[in-house]
Amino acid sequence: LRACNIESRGALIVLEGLDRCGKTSQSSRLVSYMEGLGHSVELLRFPDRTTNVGQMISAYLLNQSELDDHTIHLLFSANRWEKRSMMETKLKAGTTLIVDRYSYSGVAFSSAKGVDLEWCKAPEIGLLAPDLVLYLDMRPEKAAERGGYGDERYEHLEFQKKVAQCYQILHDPSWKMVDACQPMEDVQKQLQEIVLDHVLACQKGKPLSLLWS
Ligand code: DGP
Ligand code: NA
Ligand code: NA
Repeated sequence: LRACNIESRGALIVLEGLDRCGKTSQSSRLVSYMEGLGHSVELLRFPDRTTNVGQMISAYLLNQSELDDHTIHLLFSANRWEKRSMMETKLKAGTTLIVDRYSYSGVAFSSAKGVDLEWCKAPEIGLLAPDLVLYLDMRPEKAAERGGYGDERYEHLEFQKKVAQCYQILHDPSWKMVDACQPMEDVQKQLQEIVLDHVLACQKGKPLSLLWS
């Protein structure tokens, strides 16, 4: 007699939203919370500026280099592809990944410049599909008020308005929209509740799938 061995894997959880919506601090709080519950969990962030590709992206964002819109789009995508196998390995080993931005940023920010939406999606095909997308919803005007923008390329109200419209086109009913204008603790609580449900579903053997699904 053999014990029934159900593979349990980690969940791929993505946070999306405009610049200054609170994604980065909510992502790390979520990781701390999950760790506190005894889950194996890691924080990832895209773009990952530490790789060679990431350094090219960083220079572009800091306005230290100019690149064609399609070229930078492909670099952002390449930056996700270079992490793909590591992500799959970790998920299959049971580690949940909390990811600060993913392919949806890729498509939203490039199509906001007028690059064709379907063209933007193409290089993301075959990346791991998230089990859960958490969208931190905040009006662009509100996000702009929050401590102001830094000096990076995309941190301008008019552009962020276009990005918000592109996220609108991309989002589907599976995304969980969280009102990011609430007090930070309330946002945190809501995210915690949503995430726990999804982590459990993955531990019960929900298979990994690929973009775009
Ligand atoms: P962050 O490090 O999360 O502040 O992201 C840096 C900026 O880059 C931010 O304005 C969002 C933007 N961004 C993130 N991912 C992508 C992407 O894949 N493509 C494009 N064009 N922009 C992105
Ligand atoms: Na930013
Ligand atoms: Na961020």
